[in-house]
Amino acid sequence: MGMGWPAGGIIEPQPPAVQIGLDSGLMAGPPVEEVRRTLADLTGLFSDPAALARLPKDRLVYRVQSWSPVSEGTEGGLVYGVTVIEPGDVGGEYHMTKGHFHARREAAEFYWCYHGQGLLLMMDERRRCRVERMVPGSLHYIPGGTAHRTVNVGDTPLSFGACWPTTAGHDYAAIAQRGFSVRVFRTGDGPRVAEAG
Ligand code: M6P
Ligand code: ZN
Repeated sequence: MGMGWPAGGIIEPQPPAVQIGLDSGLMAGPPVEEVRRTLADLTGLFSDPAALARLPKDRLVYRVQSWSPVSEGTEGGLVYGVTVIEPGDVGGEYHMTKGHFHARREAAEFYWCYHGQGLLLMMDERRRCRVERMVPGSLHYIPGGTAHRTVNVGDTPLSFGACWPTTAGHDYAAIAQRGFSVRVFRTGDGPRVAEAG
C-alpha cells in the first residue's frame, strides 16, 4: 500500500461527489457550477439583429453545468460538463452555443447526447466545416484544431455531455469575429445547413 492508503482492514465506500440524471443529463452535487446564457449574452451570434431586437433579452438560450475537480490549467486534469440548449430560434436560426476553439489547439474533446435532436458543427482553422447529427446516445469526437458549436434543431431541450482537458481553455475570439462558415435555419422540411461564407 502507498502513502495515504489504509494499511488494511475495512474500507468504507464513499458517495460520489456528483450524480448525473441519465435522461436529462443534468448534474447534482456540491462541486457543480452553472453558467446561463440569455439572448443578452449572445449579441452578434445570430444573423438577424432585427429579429433579435424584437425578442426579450432575458430569454434563456442555454446553460452549462460543469465540474472541474482540479483548477483550470492543471496538467493532466479533466473537466466534465453538460449543456442544455432550449428549443427555439432567432429569425429562423436555431438556438445554438457560442462555439469556440481551444486556446491550446491540440486539445480534443468528447461530446455525447443525452436528450433531444441537434447538430454538431465542427470547423477547422481553414474554415472547412463538418456537421454530425446528435441524437440520444450519439458520441462525438472533436479533434484538436477544431472549433465546435452545437445547434438545437428539435422542439425539446437538447442536452449533451462533454469532457475536455483542464488545460484546453476556451478561445472565443476567432468565432466572435467571423462566426462559423455555416449557419442552421428552420424550414418547413426541417433544418437547413447553409453556407455563411
Ligand atoms: C460544452 C463544452 C464547454 C462549453 C459548452 C458551451 O459543454 O464544450 O466547454 O463551454 O459546451 O459551449 P460555448 O462555451 O461555446 O458556449
Ligand atoms: Zn471545447
